[in-house]
Amino acid sequence: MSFRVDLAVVSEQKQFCRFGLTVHNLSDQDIHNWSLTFVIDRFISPDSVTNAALSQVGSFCTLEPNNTHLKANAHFYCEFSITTAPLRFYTDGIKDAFIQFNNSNARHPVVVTPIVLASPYKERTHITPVDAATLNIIPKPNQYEIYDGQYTLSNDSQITLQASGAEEAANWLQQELSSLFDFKMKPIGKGDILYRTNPTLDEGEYQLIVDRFGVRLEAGSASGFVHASATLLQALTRCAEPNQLTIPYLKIVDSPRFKYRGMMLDCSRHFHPVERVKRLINNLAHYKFNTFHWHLTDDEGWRIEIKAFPELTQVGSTRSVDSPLVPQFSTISEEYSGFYSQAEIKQVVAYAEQRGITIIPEIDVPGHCRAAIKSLPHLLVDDEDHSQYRSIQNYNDNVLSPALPGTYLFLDKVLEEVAELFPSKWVHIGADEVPSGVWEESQKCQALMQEHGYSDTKELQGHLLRYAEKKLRSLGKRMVGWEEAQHGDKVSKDTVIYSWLSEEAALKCAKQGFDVILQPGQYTYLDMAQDYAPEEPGVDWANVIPLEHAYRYEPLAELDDQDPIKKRVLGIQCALWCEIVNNQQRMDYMIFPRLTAIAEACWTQNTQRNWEDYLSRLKGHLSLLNKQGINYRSPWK
Ligand code: TNX
Repeated sequence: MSFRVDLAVVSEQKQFCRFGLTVHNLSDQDIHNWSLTFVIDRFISPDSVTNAALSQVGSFCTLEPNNTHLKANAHFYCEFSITTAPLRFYTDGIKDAFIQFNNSNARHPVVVTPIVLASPYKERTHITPVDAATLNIIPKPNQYEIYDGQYTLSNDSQITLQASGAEEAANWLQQELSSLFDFKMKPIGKGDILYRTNPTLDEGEYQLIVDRFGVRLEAGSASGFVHASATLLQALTRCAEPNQLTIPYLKIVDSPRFKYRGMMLDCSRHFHPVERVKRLINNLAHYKFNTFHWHLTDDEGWRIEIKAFPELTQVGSTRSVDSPLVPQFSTISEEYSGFYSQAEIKQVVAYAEQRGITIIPEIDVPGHCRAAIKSLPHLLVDDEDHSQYRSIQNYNDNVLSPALPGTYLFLDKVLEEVAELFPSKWVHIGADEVPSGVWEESQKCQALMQEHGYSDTKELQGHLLRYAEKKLRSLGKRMVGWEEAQHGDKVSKDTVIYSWLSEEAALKCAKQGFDVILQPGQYTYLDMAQDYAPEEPGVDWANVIPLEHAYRYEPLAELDDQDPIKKRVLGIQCALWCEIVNNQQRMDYMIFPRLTAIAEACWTQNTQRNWEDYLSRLKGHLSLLNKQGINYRSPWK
């Protein structure tokens, strides 16, 4: 059997779009009692649908036609509305679909044509061609000089360790030399690449000196040695002769602008296997990031093994038509599943540590908890809660109740195991996007509010988060959370706030005395499209983020550098949300080269940053991305 579905925008206003959907029966058989299942990110107003009834859970939609008979070579047409900003990209359309018949479980594939957009963007960004720089280091070192002459590494080259804490960095250098340049070295011994402790250098700082005696990497910290190694790797050029690499004579004296330089990866919406996660962590080390924020739980999947509650991964890591978690986003006719065992997590933590990267785990509560709730209904569902709400991602059953004892038992056990698994001082508790309307029709929640004299349901969120904060403190951890963590005004100023909706939120929190990490969607969200072309994968609710826009990000730019509020900014983080990212190719494409632009905002002093200069270094740097088989978006395409 052969089916096709077309979706077209039939009318478009600022926050209202009407769509026409056509199902073609291209087969030579009539079909009866059929339904169409498809995936779209936005919420279809159920009452707006003509000729059919529609149900939607998250992005998963099932359409039951009023007339259940569709003739061979005929089509079915319906319309519906979405109160949404106009769609601009093909990835905004239907991502996957199948047809099913009432009398059978078989799912029939459907060809989905690209959405017919009403007003695709016309503009395109253009980047002027440039020549490669002589030294193509990203992020740009804060101080350096290049001299005449060059040193050659060869078969005779060997690493000398005169340092404590440099061994991991030295091993990493060797691995990378081998994989990037096919350059093999003798085991660590006594030779021309010297790692030497320099106690005058602070955390992360390093010096790299190349002269006729060889290469010297100096640091006072393990992370400093990793950064020195990363710089060395980018400064090397392969020679025509086998197993030879050259590097100009130079002296680099470098230190990070921000203490915190992070990237977040969403592993819930789509699961990224351990190898993919490691590959990203290795990339991060090349650009002197020091934090990997691991988004491990969300509505669409629980991805971390918790021994106290095996259900969380037995149930919560799998989406399928027949499971408590229905399919979302892609591959909807098959089962979709994945989680990290505790053994794997330990492996990844160690892998990151070797590369100077701390992993901050995120357990997102109390919103974004659908996978947990479906896994542990006996603990997490309040049967008498009749509140009506719909989350941004279209769920009406994804928020923990602050009035259930089970919620606290769940939090205790999960946080205990998480605290044990991750050496990081910080644990991220989420706290984002709790929908309005939640808890309002729950007697238990109302009683809890009365007991504590709360007048706003937001205080219930604060109540729960204050509990989590104390729990984490008792486990020796500091709680960090999204900007909504301070809603309800209950958590202490120890909580680090990650702002994401806007810069203003960060400023407001910093003024209140919170330390902040800036992750503004408008500049640092790597799921945003990279250009205005409709075929660019991505979304644009925060912005379209071309490379130059990402490069020009400057945190709290309107404040004077001397403004004391700026001291509250611990750093910058970029994020890859993965609703539309389910394979390595797409992941690379969304991340590169914007990651390198953000790396520079994290590391390089503002006075040293320059777009044209960055471009010329990027140009020369692309060959290193090619060597790694990274599917980056070509800046000059
Ligand atoms: C907002 S940023 C979210 C995520 C989505 C993302 C998509 C934040 C704390 N929440 O749940 O995946 O937008 O861009």
